[in-house]
Amino acid sequence: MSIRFTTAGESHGKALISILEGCPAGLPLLAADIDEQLVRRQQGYGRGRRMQIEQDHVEFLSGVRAGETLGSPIAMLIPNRDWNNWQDIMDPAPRPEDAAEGRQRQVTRVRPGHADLTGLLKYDRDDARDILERASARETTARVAAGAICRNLLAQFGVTIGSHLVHLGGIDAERPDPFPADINIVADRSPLRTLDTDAEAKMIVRIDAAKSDGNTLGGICEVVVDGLPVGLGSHVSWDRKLDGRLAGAMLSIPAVKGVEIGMGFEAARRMGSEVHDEIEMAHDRVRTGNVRRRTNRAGGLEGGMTTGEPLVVRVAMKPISTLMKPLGTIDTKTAAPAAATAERSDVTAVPAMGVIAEAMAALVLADAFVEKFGGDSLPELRRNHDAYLSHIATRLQG
Ligand code: EPS
Repeated sequence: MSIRFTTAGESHGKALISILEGCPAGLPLLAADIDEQLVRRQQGYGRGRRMQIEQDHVEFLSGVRAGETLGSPIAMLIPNRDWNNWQDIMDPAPRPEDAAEGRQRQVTRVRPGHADLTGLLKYDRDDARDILERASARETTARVAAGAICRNLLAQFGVTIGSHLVHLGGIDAERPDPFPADINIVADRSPLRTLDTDAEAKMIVRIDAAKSDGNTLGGICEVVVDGLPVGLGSHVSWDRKLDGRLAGAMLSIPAVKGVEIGMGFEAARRMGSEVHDEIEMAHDRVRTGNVRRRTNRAGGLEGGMTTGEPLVVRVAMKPISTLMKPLGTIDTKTAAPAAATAERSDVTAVPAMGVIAEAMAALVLADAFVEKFGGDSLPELRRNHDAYLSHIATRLQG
């Protein structure tokens, strides 16, 4: 791996930490660039009260100096404002009252669909809070922070990453025609990050109904990456194929259950002639090797490598597993039947998931980019990138 990252932090702990390693030196970077992405992740109709408490912003602890990356690991701190209300419950030190009563707000009525029960058994804990605090999608804040740096790196080479919501709780959004040149400018104006205002109105009614019913809703977002050069990823080994790397990254987002690339599952139902994209010369398209596909059903990937056509990935999220009208479960303290724990929850977080999926795409693509072009510094990366593009521009000539 050329670029790697890790995160730490519990949902109601003191802070989240994000560490990104492998970013070349000399990339202009401000905390404000990252905060801009963190704010986008906090939006979306259907979120609960927690998002009114948090105002996520990042503090660099290392790896950045005078507005530029140093090539060293970039460590970022994102405080949890809600920590003020949870200090006694999340205190890392033992408290005298623990011995007598145990920690307050223990979770033993484990939620179906959540990590609660399996994590409690696997890690041999009595309180599912020891599991759910880390399983919480709060962690995705730290991913978006790391992804924001990768987004900036890719933007240096004209790569743009956008997303929009295409389905929510049984309602499909139509793809607009023409499709906006900058998806996020339009999507970020919508409370659901969808490009279809008619569908948006219906989705909002459905969210309100689910909320009154104590229920939750899932949905699908589409990520579109434009401006990639031909040849990121590789066909030569299973773990270098970009499709697999992207799908793995997307499926690691909490509550994500499915990923489609390009035409996706529909390709399995169609004839070959309806699936593959015909090729023709296009002398104005340097970054695709002076060729283009007449269609983009493959979603920008062939043989585990970018074709230079837009990368299109759809990501499906199940409904959140904390239901205010709880499902049946057991109490792990007594093994008796019980109603699952229902703490504060979101009705849906699908709009936020689109922003998280953009970040995961940025992380995977920046990794593939640095792997292809090498470079300890941004100028070196640029020289290698430009030399490759100049070379492939000469490869196919009529
Ligand atoms: C989450 C539960 C809610 C969400 C949280 C994810 O938090 P709380 O338990 O504090 O009400 O708001 O999402 C975030 C905090 C976030 O930043 O996205 C869960 O259980 O996954």
